[in-house]
Amino acid sequence: MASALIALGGNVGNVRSRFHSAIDAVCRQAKATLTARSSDYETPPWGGVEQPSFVNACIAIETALAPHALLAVLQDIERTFGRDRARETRWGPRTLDLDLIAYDDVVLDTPELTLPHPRLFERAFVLVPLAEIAPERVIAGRSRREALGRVSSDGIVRLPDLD
Ligand code: PH2
Ligand code: MG
Ligand code: MG
Repeated sequence: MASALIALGGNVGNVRSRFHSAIDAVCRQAKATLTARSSDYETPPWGGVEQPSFVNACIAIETALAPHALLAVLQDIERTFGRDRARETRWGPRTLDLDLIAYDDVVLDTPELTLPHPRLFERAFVLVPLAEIAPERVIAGRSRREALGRVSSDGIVRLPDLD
């Protein structure tokens, strides 16, 4: 079994309830066990496109799937929840984004998948939720804590738990 970190995001429709269903789908389709789930956070849009704020969260799973097979499952679930890659703009609005952040300590650079995620360390909307589930994690030799110290987490707000 491998341990994978997945970042969830979205800013169209009821994102929080979609996260709940999407996490169930990940566990089912990736034959995975959920080992940790962060709170949900409201986060200012990153990337320069004017759009509503996002909801972001991170989860950790244990899975027997290899990285590319896991990626295929995540993309399938994105489609199930209304994601249409052909119609969307880069850094623009999304119903559901499931990003594979890290997979054990695997380093990979293929056209479909780069591990760890290439923009992980620039994104407080990933590093803040990750603090809840993997505060001391070092990814590709870089500490999450140190990386978060170098980016702005202004405007990121932890949302109260849903019942
Ligand atoms: N995802 C994007 C673009 N910008 N900004 C925040 N705060 N959170 C996201 O998940 C996000 C984003 C496109 O994938
Ligand atoms: Mg993505
Ligand atoms: Mg993304």
